[in-house]
Amino acid sequence: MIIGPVERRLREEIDKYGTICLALLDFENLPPKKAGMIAHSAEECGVSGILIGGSTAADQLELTSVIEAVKESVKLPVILFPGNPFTISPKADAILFSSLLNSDNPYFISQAQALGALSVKKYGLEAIPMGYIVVGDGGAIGFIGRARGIPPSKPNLAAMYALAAQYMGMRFVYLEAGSGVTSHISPSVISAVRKVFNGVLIAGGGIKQVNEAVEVAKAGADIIVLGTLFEEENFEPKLNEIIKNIRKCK
Ligand code: 1GP
Repeated sequence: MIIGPVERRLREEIDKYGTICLALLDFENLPPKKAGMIAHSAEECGVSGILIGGSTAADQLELTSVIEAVKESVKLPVILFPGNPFTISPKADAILFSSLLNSDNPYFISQAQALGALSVKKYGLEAIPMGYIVVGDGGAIGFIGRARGIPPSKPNLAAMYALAAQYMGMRFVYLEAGSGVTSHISPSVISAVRKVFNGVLIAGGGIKQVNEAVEVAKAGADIIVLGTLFEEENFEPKLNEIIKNIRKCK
């Protein structure tokens, strides 16, 4: 198994803290300077890395200027979380090389990946193989990715997809409820996946409160992704509380 430095670092942090947090910056309409400031504050609060992505974003120049500003402001790894093959930038450290496993459209399962693969190689990006699974309607990514969302009341379906991801060699699985949705991934779905999946388990979408993050961590998530929180002016106190409380609760 070839594990690159970014993945190694994330795994070390997970070993140390139990559950860690990644900040997701949606680079669409985010001025680079502001992105740098947010990333800096998030680093001070204890996030373990910065994800940069956006399900409807497609401007590579905008993406690269945001990454440059973030890299000037933090020492954390900057990881691409692309919604399409246009948003791959040589300036990032790694990429969540994702297949949207429960899409109805093969484009999002393997074709977009084929279109992006040579750029990932050319740019020397560390590729982290990840199964991406949408639960519920999935908000914007559910719509764009033509996901057949896992019914939240059927945790076993999520477990089946996660185990399939593992058998296909994916070391990460991301359970996605959708950015800004009203209900996050339920603990029953996370724990069903946790029981069968041996890799790094990410959960994100709709996590806004400390108790919600703790619930997700206790159910077995290794990484919690927060995105919408960073649109709030004064996100630091809540982020501090979340990070403090998700540690060591597995
Ligand atoms: C979206 O899971 C992430 O891909 C983050 O979701 O914006 O709801 O925090 P939020």
